[in-house]
Amino acid sequence: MTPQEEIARLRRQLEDWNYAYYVLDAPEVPDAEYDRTFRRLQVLEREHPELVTPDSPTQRVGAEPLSQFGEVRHEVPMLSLDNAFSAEELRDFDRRVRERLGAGDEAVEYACEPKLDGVAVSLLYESGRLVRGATRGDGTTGEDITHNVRTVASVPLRLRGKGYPELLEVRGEIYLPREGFERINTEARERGEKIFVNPRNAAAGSLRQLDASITARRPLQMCCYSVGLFRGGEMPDRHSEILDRLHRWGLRLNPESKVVRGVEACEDYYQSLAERRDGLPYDIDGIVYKVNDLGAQQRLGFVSRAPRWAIARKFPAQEEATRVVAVEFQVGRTGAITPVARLEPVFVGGVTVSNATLHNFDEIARLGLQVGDRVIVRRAGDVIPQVVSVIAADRPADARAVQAPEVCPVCGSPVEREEEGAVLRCLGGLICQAQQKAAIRHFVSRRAMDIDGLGEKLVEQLVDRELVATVADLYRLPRESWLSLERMGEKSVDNLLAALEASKDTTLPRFIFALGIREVGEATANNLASHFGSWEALAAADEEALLEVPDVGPVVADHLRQFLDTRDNLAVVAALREAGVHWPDVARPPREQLPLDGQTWVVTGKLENLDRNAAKARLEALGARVAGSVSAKTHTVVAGPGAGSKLGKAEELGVPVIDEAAFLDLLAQHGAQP
Ligand code: JCF
Repeated sequence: MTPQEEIARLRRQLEDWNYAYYVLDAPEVPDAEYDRTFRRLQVLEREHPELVTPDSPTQRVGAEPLSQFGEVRHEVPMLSLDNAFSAEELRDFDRRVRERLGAGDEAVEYACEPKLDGVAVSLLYESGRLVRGATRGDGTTGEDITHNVRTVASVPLRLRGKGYPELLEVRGEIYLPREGFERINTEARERGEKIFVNPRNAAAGSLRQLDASITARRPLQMCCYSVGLFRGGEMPDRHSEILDRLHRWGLRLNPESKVVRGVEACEDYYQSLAERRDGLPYDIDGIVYKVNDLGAQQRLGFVSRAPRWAIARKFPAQEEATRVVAVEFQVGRTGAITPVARLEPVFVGGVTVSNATLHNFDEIARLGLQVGDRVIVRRAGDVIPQVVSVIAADRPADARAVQAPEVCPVCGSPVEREEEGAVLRCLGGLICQAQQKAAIRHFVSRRAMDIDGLGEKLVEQLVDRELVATVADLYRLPRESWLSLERMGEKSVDNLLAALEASKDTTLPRFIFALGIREVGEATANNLASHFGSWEALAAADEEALLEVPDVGPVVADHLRQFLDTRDNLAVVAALREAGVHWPDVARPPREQLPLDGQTWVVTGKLENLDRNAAKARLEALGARVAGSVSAKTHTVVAGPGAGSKLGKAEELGVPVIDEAAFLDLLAQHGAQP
């Protein structure tokens, strides 16, 4: 094979894999193999620089940052969309469409798709090669961002297949999936840099870089939604068929796209997406409906900047302005004091919001927030509402700076500022009623002692009335006291007492987890239980012994020792056991005889036959350590559908990935129950 031939073969191979991964969402190779192939191509291109072409997979990041953006004129204007804010406005739109088309009562065919909250872009392909990427700008003139769009993995540098027009302009949205947004903001926060207020701004900011190597580090994605200019070729006369073509030529589409007939079906589509909106991996702000027939589109035409054949039905906004009426402080299970903004109630993201977390005192400083300020509140997905920015111009004359509390606002104990300064912590421990409540809520929760019927309201009453201060008191409270609580009849009390009784028969890992020791989650509790086998052995372990436990580092070891060195905590444990809480010791076969001894596994995505915790338990029983993140030391990743960044990371590092079926096989091989 000549170098030319090998280079061509490698490029085709990499393009195929890229297409499978980014466009079809169906990875075909482990990343290690991708990387090896990529590096081989790099070596060959370095040896034969004359064979390098701009559409080679190695050329996504150009060498030199630009000094400014060029201008691009859109020969076919990039239109925007009219909005409909209700089902009625959508029906009006459909009525107008039918009237103009003279369609009478006949149902019109509409192409529906989610409206992504990103940046509209135009991609120009000449003979199938990407030659230009541009922003929408004002619809007529945009900015040349070719160097940046080239770095977006789902933008093909070369079209696939055959039959595309000689000149083809593809339009779509470049956006940042939520997970990527959280990731770049976490990284920015850690480095003390400015954070982005929402994924849309983050996408726009990423595409507005003169240095494409910055854009390349942002996990941007592209979804195509139409064709602008084309010459030297044919295109189908239905919108949905155009999208099918684009897909075959290697462009990524939104998998939710669908063709429906009639406005009622449009409304159903809207409702079903509204229900799933929080669970989507990206932000959407509505649904786009387009008349599917291009002839009909032509007859309908457009007014000013928006077509008459399309409309965006908007969802309730995810960001709204409101006023901060107070900043209060919540004390968590471990004493951490979290500032919370009390808001004038505002309807945002489909619910009425009257509180937003402020995270910590650094965040208040970063926002420059004062009590009385008007702020932008954001609620997206299942995430708790956040204050994203202060509207500085609207600051009232009587705005007040936020004062950090000098003592715990709940129990009056001294507070401590942790090293970094951001986190305040109440030192009251078990005497702090806020910590008592949080500790009880955690103790009774499903994954801990699983005591049904002990909801938040009851816990409040128990602690406020000083009937219960520690979790051990729950088992000692007489029947009359339970009956004295609001909304507790005979029947509820019977059920609750039965649940308490049943909870006494527990397991060591659950018990350790239920104690709510700082940084000791379920996985760590499991590891501690299997490592020490008994409570006594754990309680006697010194720092050195604790550090031998998988996943336990100096910080966790320190929290454990602090917990175990506090006499009050040991008294609670003793009282629990006296009340009858018990568990079997955990048998510990010699580790070196276990088949997966010394291996670190990661479980990600959704498994069909066993939940992730069960999967972890099986792996640990075979001697594996189960970690929460993938690193070069990971032995194997078990990935179910919906696996996200961990799968990507595994592929990047060349860590073997197996699916659930292979995992079950492996368990069976080792005689473990699936
Ligand atoms: O996802 C979007 N933000 C989006 C914007 C989708 C579309 O189908 C669009 C659009 C803007 C204009 N279609 C047009 C004509």
